[in-house]
Amino acid sequence: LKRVADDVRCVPEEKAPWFPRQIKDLDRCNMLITKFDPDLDCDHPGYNDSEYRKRRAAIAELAFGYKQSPKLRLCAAEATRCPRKVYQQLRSIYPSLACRQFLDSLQQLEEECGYGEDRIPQLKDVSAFLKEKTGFQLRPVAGLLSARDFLASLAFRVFQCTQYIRHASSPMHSPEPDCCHELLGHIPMLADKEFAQFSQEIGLASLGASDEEIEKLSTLYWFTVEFGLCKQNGEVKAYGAGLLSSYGELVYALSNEPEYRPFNPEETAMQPYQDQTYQPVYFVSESFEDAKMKLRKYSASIKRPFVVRYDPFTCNVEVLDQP
Ligand code: TIH
Ligand code: FE2
Repeated sequence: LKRVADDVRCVPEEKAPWFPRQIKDLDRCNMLITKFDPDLDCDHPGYNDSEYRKRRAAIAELAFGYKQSPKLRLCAAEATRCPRKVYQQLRSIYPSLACRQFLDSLQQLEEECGYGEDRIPQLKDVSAFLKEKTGFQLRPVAGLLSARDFLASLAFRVFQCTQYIRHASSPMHSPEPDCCHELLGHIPMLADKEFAQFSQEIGLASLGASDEEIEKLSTLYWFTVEFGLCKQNGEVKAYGAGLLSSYGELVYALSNEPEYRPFNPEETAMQPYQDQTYQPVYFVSESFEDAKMKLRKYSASIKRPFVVRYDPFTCNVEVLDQP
């Protein structure tokens, strides 16, 4: 393998889209999708609530102003308005429906990080917890990011985390990510070593990939990290964050009502999905190990004119010529 010079411009524009090489380059990965914006989408439950929209705008400003720098501190998640119900209801069904890794992490988060019914933990505490467990860290984001920017962050073990909360009128399901989804769905899973590795590998596979490949990788992300099911001791359990943060969909996903198919990246990547309501089909992995190996094989088949390698000491991505 021949090393290519460090300069970002060395990946010629026509060969591959620009992608971040260093954690601080994530300051340029801030392309938002405006689809669920409470100011623009008249179906959003908060559309007619001007107080809610004002709070969202203020929280968005904080995220836009964030720069990757150890001196800046993450701001607190909106601490007061969390429907306590979200936590209580979900907590009661986790033991029977969530995977083992999730339950282990959640217990630790309750013991060490202020998880519980009565308050929303501080993102900076949660970020420090994750950093210790798996090297993942949180970065605040104002809303739904483009798939390319979101996946690129995962390559650096950075998780882009919303801070606003779902509208109080729909505690059991939200069509957009919010801090309940991040804190209850994603964080416990990202504290698991194997799952963290799986997430980073999707991110690394996305760097400089074509739009078409990005679409497939985000579909894979959708049916695994967001809505994945896996077998454990002969039973099917949930590990997808979109399920673990929605009481309604978690119960539905394991009710035998929807369709179940085995996870197989080539097929799963082509499955159309919708993000308005519950999924009609879920993909079941044999185990995390199995999902990771299959994803690795899939990623290796993506054609790129270079290979990327993550250096865990510098936290940079190195770009190497294709051998
Ligand atoms: N539907 C999830 C919830 O209610 O918590 C949130 C989302 C998951 C994936 C996209 S939006
Ligand atoms: Fe999510």
